[in-house]
Amino acid sequence: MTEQAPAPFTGEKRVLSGVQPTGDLHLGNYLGALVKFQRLQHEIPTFIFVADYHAITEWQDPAKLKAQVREIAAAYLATGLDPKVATIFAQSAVPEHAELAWVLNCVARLGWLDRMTQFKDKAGKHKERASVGLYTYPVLQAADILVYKATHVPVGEDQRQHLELTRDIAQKFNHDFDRPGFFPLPEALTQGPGARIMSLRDGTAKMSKSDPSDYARINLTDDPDAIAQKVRKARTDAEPLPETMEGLEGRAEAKNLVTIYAALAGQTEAQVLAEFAGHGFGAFKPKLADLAVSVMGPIGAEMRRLLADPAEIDRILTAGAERARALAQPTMREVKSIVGFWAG
Ligand code: AQP
Repeated sequence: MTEQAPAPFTGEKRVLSGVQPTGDLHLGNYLGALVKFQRLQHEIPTFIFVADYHAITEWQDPAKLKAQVREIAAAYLATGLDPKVATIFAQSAVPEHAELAWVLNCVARLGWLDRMTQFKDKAGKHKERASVGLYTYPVLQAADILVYKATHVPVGEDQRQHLELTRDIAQKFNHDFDRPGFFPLPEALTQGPGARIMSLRDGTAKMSKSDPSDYARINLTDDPDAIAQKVRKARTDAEPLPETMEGLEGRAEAKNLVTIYAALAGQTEAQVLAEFAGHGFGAFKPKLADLAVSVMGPIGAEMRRLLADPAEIDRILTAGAERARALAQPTMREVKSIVGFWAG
């Protein structure tokens, strides 16, 4: 890593983010990421992709992958991304992501990747059996961002470490090739109470697509009955809600439900506690279930409507890929010339 202060990036602001097509999207993906996409699209040019290159770092059934990509695209549209405003595309339709990733693999240092906690979590005890792709995943993520010279990346808190790595890689590239400010040092947008939503079964584990228990998460495609039932069955404790967040220390599941309520209602956690302090979960859960159904129910219904017309989703993805490539190709041409490639 370099010591001198990085030269400022003088290009335009740009938002970039994506989600892997590896299973049903859930409330954590929605509150940590999707909800921010639709807000940002009206403020900054926004590029949102479906991360199918990333998905295959773990086994995906080839017969299902395309349908999974369409599902994520439908979720983007159902949560308010407007293809006339934002650029929505599949990662594999823009090969420059993979091309830049190779160059950045040669910039990133092994020691930096060795520190990535998500690899340790996902690879588990048998890391020698994990794919090489899973290990270099954060470098591909850096390429996803830098190929558009994106400046703002809306993600959940779990991605913060990868964003720090992207900044280190960008800074080293700029320094090694003596091109100050060529790549921006992108900023992670993780603010808001939805930055880290926890499992409904275990308040110390992240809500996740790969959790074996479907009761651990609320899926975007769950119908109102399923949503209400999952809230009812969510693990809690017997204590009433306290007046302050400090009072929720050591009560991970209770804290998570308050956080979810706040994020869904667009309130702060303090506002939620001001309303519910002294009430037990017998009173709080039905209110949370009603709120979750009112926000999530229409999203699931809209996704089902959109998925009935896959050709329209494909049309949107094709048009988005064209717009994305028009931006990624010039960056890649510049990178090749900077690196000194024969074909640059
Ligand atoms: N629990 C969460 N709370 C807040 N944000 C979350 N995100 C994921 N889980 C939570 C955010 O959702 C975006 C897309 O995530 P992804 O699908 O690309 O990867 P992920 O983080 O690996 O998601 P999952 O659900 O945990 O999938 P699996 O189980 O396959 O690992 C990201 O912005 C992420 O921060």
